[in-house]
Amino acid sequence: MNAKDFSLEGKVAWVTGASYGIGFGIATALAKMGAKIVFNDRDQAKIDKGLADYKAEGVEAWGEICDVTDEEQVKAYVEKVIAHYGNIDILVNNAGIIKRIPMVEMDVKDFRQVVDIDLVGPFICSKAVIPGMIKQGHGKIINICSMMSELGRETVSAYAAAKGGLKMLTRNICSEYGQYNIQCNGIGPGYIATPQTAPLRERQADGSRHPFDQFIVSKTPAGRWGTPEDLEGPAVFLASDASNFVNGHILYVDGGILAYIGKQPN
Ligand code: NAP
Ligand code: GCO
Repeated sequence: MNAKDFSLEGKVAWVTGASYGIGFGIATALAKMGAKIVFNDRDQAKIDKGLADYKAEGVEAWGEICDVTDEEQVKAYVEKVIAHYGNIDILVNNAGIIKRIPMVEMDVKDFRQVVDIDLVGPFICSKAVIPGMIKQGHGKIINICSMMSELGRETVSAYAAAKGGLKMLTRNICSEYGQYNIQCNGIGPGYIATPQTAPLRERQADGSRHPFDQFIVSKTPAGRWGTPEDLEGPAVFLASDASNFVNGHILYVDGGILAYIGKQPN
């Protein structure tokens, strides 16, 4: 093995929902290793801001509107990328939402929307890129799973169901397409400071830290929230030739929280 095994020179990477947050961090990391970046979002204003932010990071990215739950939009997006760049070597299924509602109070349309974006979206996007990966003889798919691929908690039933399903979709893509030199793995971030978790970190009226913020920090051996930067190295590894014999694996990047039962209360 040598450093070039981690190079992404000449590769085209599609990171879904990457105008900001974890997707933006991962896309920037892949670009630093030489990949050309394409991304999508549902909102032109966010794409425009994302393009400006990528440029500020020295990343030349291409972005267009595409809702990952709309198979026709995804097919058209992939056709445009392939027409423009010739192929898609790496797909990072990052786009995702969460709705924190007690299950029995959750409207079925809310449950369906979370599953549609977090699980059906990665199915649609993977289905769209795999034929091209088979044709070119290689491909990398990285599904952004979650601790909730393994654990539940109050109010996140739809999200946990979707992310648990995404773990098994990862393993099934590995099983069905590993023979074509396609590696499909997951990254399971712990608690990461992004807009998605901002409500869990909000300062209280008296200026104290959110109880959930304090809970997570106490449950994480690293003693802190993660940042999108913490996911960059793992993403480069799973996107590169250095991981060609890693398949169907969920790499948890969580500061150790999944391994830790927690400190005895005083
Ligand atoms: P975020 O800040 O809310 O960003 C989510 C991104 O997905 C946004 O760009 C959003 O675009 C996009 N998106 C949502 N629905 C979409 C759709 N239908 N089509 C296209 N794009 C769509 O979330 P994040 O914290 O970066 O999370 C990114 C991924 O990591 C998600 O899959 C999340 O479940 C997962 N994750 C997050 C954490 C964490 O602690 N933050 C931990 C584990 C896993 P819009 O602006 O248009 O909504
Ligand atoms: C929540 C959080 C988590 C994180 C992440 C943890 O409400 O519990 O949003 O779900 O987003 O998925 O891995």
